[in-house]
Amino acid sequence: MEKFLIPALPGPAPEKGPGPRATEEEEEEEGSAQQGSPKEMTPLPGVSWKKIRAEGLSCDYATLYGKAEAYQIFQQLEEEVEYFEGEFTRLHVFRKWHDIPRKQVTYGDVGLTYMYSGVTFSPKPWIPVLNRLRDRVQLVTGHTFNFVLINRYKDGHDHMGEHRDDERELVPRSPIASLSFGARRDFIFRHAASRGKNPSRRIAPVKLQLDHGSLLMMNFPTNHHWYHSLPSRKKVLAPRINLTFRKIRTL
Ligand SMILES: O=C(O)CCC(=O)C(=O)O
Ligand SMILES: [Mn+2]
Repeated sequence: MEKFLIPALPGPAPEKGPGPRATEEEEEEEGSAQQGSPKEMTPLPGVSWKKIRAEGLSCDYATLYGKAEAYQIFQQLEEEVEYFEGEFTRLHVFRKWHDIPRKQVTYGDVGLTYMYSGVTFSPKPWIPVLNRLRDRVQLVTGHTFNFVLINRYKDGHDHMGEHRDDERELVPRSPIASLSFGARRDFIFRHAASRGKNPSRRIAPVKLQLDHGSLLMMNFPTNHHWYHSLPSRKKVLAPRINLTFRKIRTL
């Protein structure tokens, strides 16, 4: 996330939950994508998790909604989500203002605050469709979330640059739950040590496709070691909406 959030105050202890959060051993584990064992994953019937693992990367991926239901949700999001306008659609990077290459908005618990370009903001209050999605994500993961960033990509020209979601104001070790609707898009993880012209290590990127109705759990310590991006794909003509549910520190 492009510096949306800056903490005001220290928060509670790291979260532990029964959901698909990786165990301590798994966090150290290396390897590639494999099918998750039901014992380690959420016990909710009907959700089949795929584990995605690499050095310092722990993600879980599942199809949460069938095509028809996902389409209804997409339509409802189109009707009810109100995206930022005006100054919120621009980013200040290296002394220049840039239009964000997508639409964005934040919703969350009443009383939460976050900083953007040095100014304190409150997310918009939850609306019923977002409550429903958050509750479902909480149910299948066993984690709670108090904030969501929504990104709308009108087509494959819209994208998100490489970044880590490692802001200090997130509850330590809490996962980020990324729910996608609409066009399937490529999603790429790159290890921090493998970036730039002279990388100190050669670690292969991890490439995923985020499908309509899917949930990607980015577990600790993924966002510490790996950057991720949603590259532009000129051949993609359809829109996509992504919701990243997060847990922000509170008083
Ligand atoms: O649209 C996506 O899948 C990426 C979203 C993301 O990385 C973010 O909101 O921080
Ligand atoms: Mn992100």
